[in-house]
Amino acid sequence: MSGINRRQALGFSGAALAAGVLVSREALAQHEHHAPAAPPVATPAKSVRGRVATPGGDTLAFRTVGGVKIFHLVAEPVTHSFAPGLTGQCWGYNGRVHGPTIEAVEGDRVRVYVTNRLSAPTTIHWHGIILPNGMDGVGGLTQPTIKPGETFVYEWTFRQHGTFMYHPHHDEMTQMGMGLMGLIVVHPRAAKAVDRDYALLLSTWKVTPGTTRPDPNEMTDFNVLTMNGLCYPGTPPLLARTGDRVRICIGNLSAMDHHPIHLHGHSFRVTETDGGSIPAAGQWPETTVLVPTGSTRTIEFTADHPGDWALHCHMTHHLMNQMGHGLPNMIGADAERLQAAIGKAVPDAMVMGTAGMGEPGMRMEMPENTIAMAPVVGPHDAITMGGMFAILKVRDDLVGSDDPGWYTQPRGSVSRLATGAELERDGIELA
Ligand SMILES: [Cu+2]
Repeated sequence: MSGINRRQALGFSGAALAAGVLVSREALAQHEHHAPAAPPVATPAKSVRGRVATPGGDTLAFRTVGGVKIFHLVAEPVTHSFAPGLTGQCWGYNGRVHGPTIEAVEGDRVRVYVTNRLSAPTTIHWHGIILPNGMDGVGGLTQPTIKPGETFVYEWTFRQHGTFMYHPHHDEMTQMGMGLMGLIVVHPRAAKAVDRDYALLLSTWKVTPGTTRPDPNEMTDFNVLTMNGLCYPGTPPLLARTGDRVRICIGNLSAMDHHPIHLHGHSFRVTETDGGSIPAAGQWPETTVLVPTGSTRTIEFTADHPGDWALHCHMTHHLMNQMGHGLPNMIGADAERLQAAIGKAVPDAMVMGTAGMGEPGMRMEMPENTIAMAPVVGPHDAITMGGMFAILKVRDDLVGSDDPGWYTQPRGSVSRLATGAELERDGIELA
């Protein structure tokens, strides 16, 4: 590749070549030898009645001392896997990104110790919780910051139930951009029974392809969009048996983005915000719930349709992993002419992307530690989704908490190629 650095040719520098998405034939051939990406293998979401599951995450353990529930959060650097192939040097709590979910019951007295093992001062704000002002965790305003090596103690009584969040309130842009955040789920005293109780925390990251350190200074161009710190295909499925009552608590602590979360195949009601429960008369049916940053929404529905149902943010750029962003527009370009022109400068380069990101065989040569934009081969074809995407798997015969695999649609119920007889019968004329 005389004269042109390979990375520049592939467009990652954003500078050299305006020509677009190129892939080396050699690299493509190597990729083709790999088996198609396996369906995501992740820890299945365990769902116990009355206990919330944080798919891909964890719940914070506690002990009880003198009737008070004692929790301990440790803020520290964490090496985190967003999805197979993408690891970040992040900040998290208790070895996790994001921090484990704090679960309690309305009326509980809690004491939370916070140890700072970061290189910077921090605090924790208990977002949405009604508590004494001095426990609110706003650095400088309601308390001194927790210096590196120090352990602070917070204490309050939960006087409300619902879904809340925790995050630093000191240099939020940096510390939340590095991953410091978690969920708080407080159950009502007389818990309404649901069969499946899930909690998701939405967040956005900038991880430049080929690097491992999230860039908290990014303001607009987020390229890793996550649910519980994971992007598809790293997101585990949410499971339900047909007829199960399902609750999904969704929090959003993204730096700059709101997320309209859309569920396929079902209609749900929004039953709670972080401000409290919504009376039945004030709820309305929806298929998409907008979760603004800094808020939570809880949805409830009956999983009454078996299948593999997408659950995802409806902002299309939030369904792409790193490599889907910031590429030149190749749609409609004459691939052959472009190939001839570019081939002179970069002999082993191959033009791709003229039919979009879902073009068959669309693979790019990528730097180390980078995930493709649409890496999964599903049961029927490639799944061109990444980012803030998970699958609700509803099955008649679901047993335990193991991923049941892909859904097999009943015979004759899958969209397919139309036959000539059908076209003729229904008067469809093809020019
Ligand atoms: Cu979104």
